[in-house]
Amino acid sequence: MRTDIAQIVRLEDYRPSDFLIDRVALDVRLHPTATRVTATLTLRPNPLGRADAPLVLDGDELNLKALALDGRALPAGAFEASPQALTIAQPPRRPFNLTIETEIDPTSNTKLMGLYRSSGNYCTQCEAEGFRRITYFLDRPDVMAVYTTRIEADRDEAPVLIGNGNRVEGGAAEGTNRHYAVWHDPHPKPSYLFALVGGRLGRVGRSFTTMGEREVDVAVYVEPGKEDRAGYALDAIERSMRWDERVFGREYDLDVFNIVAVSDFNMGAMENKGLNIFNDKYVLASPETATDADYANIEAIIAHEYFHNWSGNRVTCRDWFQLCLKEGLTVFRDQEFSSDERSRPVHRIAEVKALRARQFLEDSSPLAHPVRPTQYREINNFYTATVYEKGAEIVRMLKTIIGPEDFRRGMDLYYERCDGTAATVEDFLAAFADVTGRDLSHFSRWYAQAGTPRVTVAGTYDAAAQTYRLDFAQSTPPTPGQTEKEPMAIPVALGLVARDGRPMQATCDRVSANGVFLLDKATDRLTFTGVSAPPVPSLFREFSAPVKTTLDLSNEELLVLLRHDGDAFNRWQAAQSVALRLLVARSKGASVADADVAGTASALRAFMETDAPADPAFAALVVTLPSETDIAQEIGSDVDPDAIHRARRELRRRIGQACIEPLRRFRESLAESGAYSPDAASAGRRSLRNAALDLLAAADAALGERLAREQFESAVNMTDRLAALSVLMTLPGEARETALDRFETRYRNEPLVLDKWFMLQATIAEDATLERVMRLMEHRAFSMSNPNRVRSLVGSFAMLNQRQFNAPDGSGYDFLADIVLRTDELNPQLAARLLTSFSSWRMMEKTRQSHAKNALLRIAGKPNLSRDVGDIVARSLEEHESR
Ligand code: 0A1
Ligand code: ZN
Repeated sequence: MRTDIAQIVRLEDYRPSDFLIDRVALDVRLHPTATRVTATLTLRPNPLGRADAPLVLDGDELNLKALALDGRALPAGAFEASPQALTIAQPPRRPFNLTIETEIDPTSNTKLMGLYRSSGNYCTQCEAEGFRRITYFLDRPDVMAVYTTRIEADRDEAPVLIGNGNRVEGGAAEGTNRHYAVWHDPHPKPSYLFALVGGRLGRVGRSFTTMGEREVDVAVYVEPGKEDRAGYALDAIERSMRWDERVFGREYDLDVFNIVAVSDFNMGAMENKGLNIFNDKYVLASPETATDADYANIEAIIAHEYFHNWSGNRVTCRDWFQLCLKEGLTVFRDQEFSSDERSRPVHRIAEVKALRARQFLEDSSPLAHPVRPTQYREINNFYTATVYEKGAEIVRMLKTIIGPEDFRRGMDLYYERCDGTAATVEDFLAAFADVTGRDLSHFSRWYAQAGTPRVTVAGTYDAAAQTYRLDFAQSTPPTPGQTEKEPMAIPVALGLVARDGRPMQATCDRVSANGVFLLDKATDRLTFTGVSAPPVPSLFREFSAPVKTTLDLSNEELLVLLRHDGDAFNRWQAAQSVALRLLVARSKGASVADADVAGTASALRAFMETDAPADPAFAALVVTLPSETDIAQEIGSDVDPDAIHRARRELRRRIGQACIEPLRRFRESLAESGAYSPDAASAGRRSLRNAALDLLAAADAALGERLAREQFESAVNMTDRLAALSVLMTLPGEARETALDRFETRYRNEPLVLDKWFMLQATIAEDATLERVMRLMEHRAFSMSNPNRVRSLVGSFAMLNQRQFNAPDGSGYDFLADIVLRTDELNPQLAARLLTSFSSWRMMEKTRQSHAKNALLRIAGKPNLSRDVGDIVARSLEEHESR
């Protein structure tokens, strides 16, 4: 356990490394508890560094066995070695070789950083600072080297040996039953992209011909026996490779591209050069075990990691403050890929739902930080929704502002200039400034200023002048360390809709040909001329900026948008806004006119009857009410999760009852026929049919139970089976418990499927759930050391069960505090992630707030906290001026 007082790392303190490493030769002799690593580093002084500096290599829990400089053992007085550092006070001021031998124990590595074992196989995770757990190194992304890795292992224990780059050699090694393989990666890379794998693995593969007519061997490695579940992932790689060639002109650059799936992994996946390592949850899929959402996630994450080969690997980050340079851009790229492969509006809605649920929440919490933070205590805590998702929104806004052609030209220039380097956000923006001649300095505030801007808009129609005026005002709330905010450059994609539904041809010279107005002052005004009747404004089409909007449209006007807006995103948004208004009022105990509820229900009914059949995936989104967290966020303070839960249940009941006939018709017309296919259209039909089941169950419990039981028994794919089971979760009684038992028996040997079973039970909104979760922690399939298990049971309880996690007696908070403290001893990264579920504690009403604060204080008071948990708990408790 680390006991160091966490030092703060600051962007302003960046300076180039005093030494560079050109080549790394690694010899790794795999052994369960005593793996020997011999690293030969070819070093030289950095001309940009200090001339008299010592050489200080990073380490983490390392054990030095031998050290030689240019082939000669270094005398004891010439260096100093601790588990955290290897220092040579007087290194040569010319190029030299350093040979370092360390011994590491992969079996007892429960942090899952560095070299560790998963189901007996050896694998590595080096981002952000894991390479220093393998050997002493200049473990920072601006030190880029060419790696050659010799991996040696017992043939039975690890018949498959994979490294970065291309395999250049292999065969029998000295010692009984040992063999080896040598891998060479010609592309200089930072240490965080290093990887190796050794183990018993099954393989599926195919050949891919690049646009430059080169052959690439593409393969996916999985647990033996699961090869038949790797086909979709393999296919997704091929589609990603083709897409990056077509849309960004990027070709793959090695002879092989390998993906290995492991069952113990802290995150989703990792883009190591030529050897991506994946959480197996994002690789393995069959109709029997994976839902439509799983298939979509696999496709997106495969694409994400593959796209990193250019945005992240060929052009990497100068330092960890620039994390969004690779992550925001790569998320943007994977979102565009999924939109092209699936339905663009449906995907955009899903992106925005996730952004609001995770990033807006973070932005309004004590953990709020800029997309490019300026300081950190633990970099692992900055793999956040803000860096990733808001980072992607910035790239999207840039494209919206400069247009698709200039965006592509800017991307090309960026790659051309920065290929093979460790770059900064400034380098990225400079490419776009240079191709467009625009000054992007105001726009760059998006990287520096935290918090979600709020844009308030008022519309005024002047019948005599035939004009329509829009008055805009923007402001951004204070966030930790940033009390005063500047106006942002906000692209507003907009249009006007006539009340009879026709688009209006009004003109305004401040709106670009593609319908975008750039709001870059605190207040501004647009005047449209030639407006013959009062219009309904449709603002932030396709969610053109990550902001909150205040715009007072009547229910009637919103329903015009739902029916007629040319922008699908805003049609969905209109339905959400109408529902959210009712839900917020009800949750706060305000009275709501029955006519408003009835009006909303009948508008949804009309939508279901006329519009829904044309696009079932879209319709399923429209008929799904805002989530409990959406409502809580909209309320913002003094939140009572019980009241929110009741309000939402009641509105679902009213809508379900008003729409029984169309909902029943969906159940019939959308019934599954033929073999399962995970394509977007088929998935869309299933999602509407299952949304209908959910609303019918809300309207009539007995009917819902009968339909859900039938569907649970007759389902031929996991999507339908799980949807039925999740409806049963809302209906207490025998049927639910029987179905849970049957599900468990059926999938007893399928850990990833049992994760769904854990998750569903953890999200039951009833009081007995905490006890159930505690009982499930004793289940034979549960393990505190496997991140997927912990996240599906404990993480789901804390993040998805608003009512029980925030139980008024504080029991949910206490439970989570216990788990965080226990997990911290094994896996600090996992513990810190779980702890972020407290991020909205200050939004709660007083009693809950005080319970949450006590739980946080209890964590903070524990001695020897990891840096990961210590940092999150300290920031969660800090007072700042936004409250
Ligand atoms: N770069 C990866 C995310 C990642 C970060 C840290 C990790 O360490 C446990 C693992 C993965 C991505 O964006 O996919
Ligand atoms: Zn990434």
